[in-house]
Amino acid sequence: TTGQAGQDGGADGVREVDAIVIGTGFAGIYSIHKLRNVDGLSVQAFENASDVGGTWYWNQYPGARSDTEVNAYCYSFDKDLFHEWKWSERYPRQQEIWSYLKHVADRYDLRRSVQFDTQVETATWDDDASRWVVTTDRGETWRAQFLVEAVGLLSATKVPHFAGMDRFAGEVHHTARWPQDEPDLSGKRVGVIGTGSSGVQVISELGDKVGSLTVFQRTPQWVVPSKHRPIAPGLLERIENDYEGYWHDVLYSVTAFGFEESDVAGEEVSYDERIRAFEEQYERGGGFQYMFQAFNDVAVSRVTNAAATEVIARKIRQTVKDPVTANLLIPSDLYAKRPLCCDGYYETYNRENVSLVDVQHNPIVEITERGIRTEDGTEHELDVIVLATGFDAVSGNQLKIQHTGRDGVSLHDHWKHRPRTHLGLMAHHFPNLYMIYGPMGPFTNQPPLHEAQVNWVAGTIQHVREHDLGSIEPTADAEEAWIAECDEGASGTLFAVTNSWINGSNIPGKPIINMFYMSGSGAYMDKMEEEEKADYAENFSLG
Ligand code: N01
Repeated sequence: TTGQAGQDGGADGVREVDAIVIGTGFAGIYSIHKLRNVDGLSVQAFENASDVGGTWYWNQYPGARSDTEVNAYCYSFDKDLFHEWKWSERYPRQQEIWSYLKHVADRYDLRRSVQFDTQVETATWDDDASRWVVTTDRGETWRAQFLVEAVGLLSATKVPHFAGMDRFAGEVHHTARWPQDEPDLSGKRVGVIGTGSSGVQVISELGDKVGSLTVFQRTPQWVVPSKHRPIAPGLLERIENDYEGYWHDVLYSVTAFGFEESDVAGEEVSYDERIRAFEEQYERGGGFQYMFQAFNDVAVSRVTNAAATEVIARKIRQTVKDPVTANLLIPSDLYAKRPLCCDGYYETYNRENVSLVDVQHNPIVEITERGIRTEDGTEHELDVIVLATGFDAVSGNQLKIQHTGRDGVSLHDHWKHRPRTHLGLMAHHFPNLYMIYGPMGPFTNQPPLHEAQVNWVAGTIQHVREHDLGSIEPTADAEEAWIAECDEGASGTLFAVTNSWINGSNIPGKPIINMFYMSGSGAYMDKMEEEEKADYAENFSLG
């Protein structure tokens, strides 16, 4: 073991605090703030970026903005903060959200707890001392009783391997590692690989800003407009007038997106009504609204789902002038990936300088010095390649840290067949390790649930300390039961049968399996509360 060490480092150079936080995105920032206010815990946070922000630090690609309305994409823990910060837009741009997160870090004096430019490499549980021993890429060792990982659901980038990648003479940028000093793309020949949320945003933004834009599309996705507009007048004031009520309603809804969800099943109305409702929803804009505000069964009913896609397909045909391009842009799969919204996406393909290459039927065979060669022999000459190729999602970033838990069990082994947790927060064999929005967690809008989870974590830490315990760890049975419950909740959904990062199918070799609790935010809140009410006696070992 590592011996006694004070905050400033003991004889062996090991430093000790009460809690270590990894990551300073939305969840990490709040974790630092909350834990520092639990019995004045000493907290040390590590961040591999040079500043706070997480997702909103890394994703500085052109066009990056939230597609969640800002009234539910912010913190709720301090009404004064909510009142003070003036959002300019309904779907704020990356720069504005990043400024907000930096403001929060400063407002609550959180930076003094953060060491930036530091990657946590290993985390090893010392069972005798009930401490996590954490090492970093700077050669430091830290110890803490509690380890809170807020490392991001969509953070470990997926960079596909293409033959000849090193040969390319131009620039290559992944959207989620976009350079801080913005590359000048004006007049350049830009190729974008990938047409998910990131690709669709970057494509829509760049169309009129670059010399030429070539989109390499493997699988099209359904896109509805965001119908971006200013925040509805008076909305934020109305929320402030019933602040607790509003946030309670957000958390106890299904999706936690802060809008009214439909309670009407599309299957129970006529075909015409279904189509009319989706037409109207399309005009109002918003991807999550399109999925959850017209009807409550888009994600479970093939009938309702088909109406949702029929309307979008018609819009694509109406918008895109070239029928061949329009056909290529129409997905053949269900509306059951994470829904996308973006203004002007399909219109972009009407521009003279924009072309679409179907790499599903004409795959990329290699990257050359001058560009991208497809199977038909064409060499698409480019100055810049943008990889909008997504993430090793949900479990990917967690697994980048080498965890060794109780009895020497590694997280890699524990999650070999699938990620396993209880409540999406804690894993058997890994006492006092908390994963904010970890695998098998709620499938919802994130910021409100981050806060709820961190509050729950703080409650367990208080419990451990008040009862003079060393640790809290979910039992094997609790983990098993939770996974079964998650799987049951997901089994009826169309997400389960549609390929995307949601079930791991975007990463070759990764188990294709449910990784979420899909029964809704409110039901999830109830689950956390049940554990708290039971004093964690039922599903946890307290040691
Ligand atoms: O990643 P994705 P993303 N050759 O995995 C293609 C959140 N987000 O970064 O489907 C060719 O969705 C891949 O094709 P295919 C949001 O939750 C939110 O766009 O594998 N193509 C696909 O088209 C979102 O769901 C916001 O056939 C390859 C694309 O790359 C999540 O992040 C903005 C390929 C990857 O799409 C992920 O979105 C951005 C290959 N070898 C992100 N490999 C907002 O809030 C991959 N692709 C707005």
